[in-house]
Amino acid sequence: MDVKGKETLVLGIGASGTGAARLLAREGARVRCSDSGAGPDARRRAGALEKIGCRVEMGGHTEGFARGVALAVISPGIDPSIPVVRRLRADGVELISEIELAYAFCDAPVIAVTGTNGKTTTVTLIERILRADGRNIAACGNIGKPFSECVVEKGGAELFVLEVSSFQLEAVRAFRPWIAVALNIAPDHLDRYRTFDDYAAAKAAIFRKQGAGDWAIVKAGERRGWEKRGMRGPQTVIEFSARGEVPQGACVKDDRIVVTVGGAREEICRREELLPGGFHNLENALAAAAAASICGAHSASTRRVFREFRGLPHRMEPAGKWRGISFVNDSKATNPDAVLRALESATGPVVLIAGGRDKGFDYSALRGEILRTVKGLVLIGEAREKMARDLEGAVTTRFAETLGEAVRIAAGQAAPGDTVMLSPACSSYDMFRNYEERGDEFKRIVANMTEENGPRVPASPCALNAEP
Ligand code: UMA
Repeated sequence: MDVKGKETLVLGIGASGTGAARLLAREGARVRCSDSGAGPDARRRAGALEKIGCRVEMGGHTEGFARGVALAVISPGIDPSIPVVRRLRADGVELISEIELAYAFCDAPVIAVTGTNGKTTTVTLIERILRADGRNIAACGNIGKPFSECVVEKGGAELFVLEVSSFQLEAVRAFRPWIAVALNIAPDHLDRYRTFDDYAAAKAAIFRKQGAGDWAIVKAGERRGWEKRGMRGPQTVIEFSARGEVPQGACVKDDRIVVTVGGAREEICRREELLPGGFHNLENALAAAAAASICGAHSASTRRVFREFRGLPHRMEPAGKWRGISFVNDSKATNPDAVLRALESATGPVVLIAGGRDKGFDYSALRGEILRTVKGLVLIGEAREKMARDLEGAVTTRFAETLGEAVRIAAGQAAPGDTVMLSPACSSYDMFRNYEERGDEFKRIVANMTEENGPRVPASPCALNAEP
């Protein structure tokens, strides 16, 4: 991609937009940046971008500012149906995502990981295994640090391990990961996509440009679906399965994690040695082991990382105990599938705290698992009425105004040996800046619960929704 001297536009100056603008500026492009926000964060970022020669527009995207550009980079959080994007498309401007831009200037192979849930954990495992193996790895993308930022900094990375979301895959053209991992697919982001198929099609772009010499790693059972969506190229497809054996890939056999890539079969460790429990973590680990094995990592490095890995914050994270009740922070569970996975791995009765901003889900998908494991449901946020309707009659359900109130109600319903779990099935943006802030707040509330102050359920009862 040659951008030298070209008029370019970056839409959104959050993390990705800032990275993209820095990369474009480094490559000699004339860079305009436009952001709908005008708050302190946007102003700070705008100031930094102006210092490197970018022209910045804040408080909205005007057509005049966007006119005459040859290339536009769209931040992942920007809905491609907004007027300015439609105008650019109508004018024939090349529209790309930030990862497409970074990929064009990246001179090391890329391992890309997508999926509805488990991406960050899997990327982290791959990164740690390869580092343990002495490799110079950069881990970036949806995990937090933009790919462009990593490409600008470079730091001699011999391999990029990239977490990619469906948003980031919407506008890729030449993006061709050497290894593409699709962990799983379940409904998510249905506030942005018209249908589940549209969402899945965006994700399938991870395989689109792969060719001979490349690898695809998919969950056994989901292979046909990806093939239907275009994973039919000359790449080598291998599978992972926590339920049965696979001919090529990673699976559990006789309670041992086994990886077979090409002719080589390696035993990694016993299944129980993987510390964060849950079927989903086993699947993430299997996918990571397969990717690491393709990279030539020694099984001893994989084994060591699996034995030491304690899980990531906000994903089934133990948040403390109070009067024999365990509290679990699963704030990252922002779709029903993630909540199902959390409930499946619970060992005793659960009082579930859920709710937040709805992303267009049908929460009745949770009904079966709720009937099996959940003894009380406390709902917060914008989605609470909809969730209560979708789950009507399944379990005793109460509403809370704040997370603090929800924790107190939940603790009041739980008995020693039970678990109070925050696993919201929704995004956090109605009440918090992001899922991390929501999870941190949950942990802080739990940490402050003492014999004296908790749980005190407010005297005035919250809206009582449904009795089983
Ligand atoms: N903005 C506009 N116009 C709009 C909407 C937003 O200008 O119409 C501006 C906002 O004012 C803000 C900026 O765009 O200044 C935000 O851009 P963004 O939403 O694309 O977010 P970034 O800060 O660039 O962060 C993105 C990812 N965010 C999203 O996809 C929503 C981050 O993933 C990622 O870590 C980061 O790039 C680096 O690659 C977060 C995420 O929530 C964790 N991802 C979703 C998920 O995991 O479910 C997909």
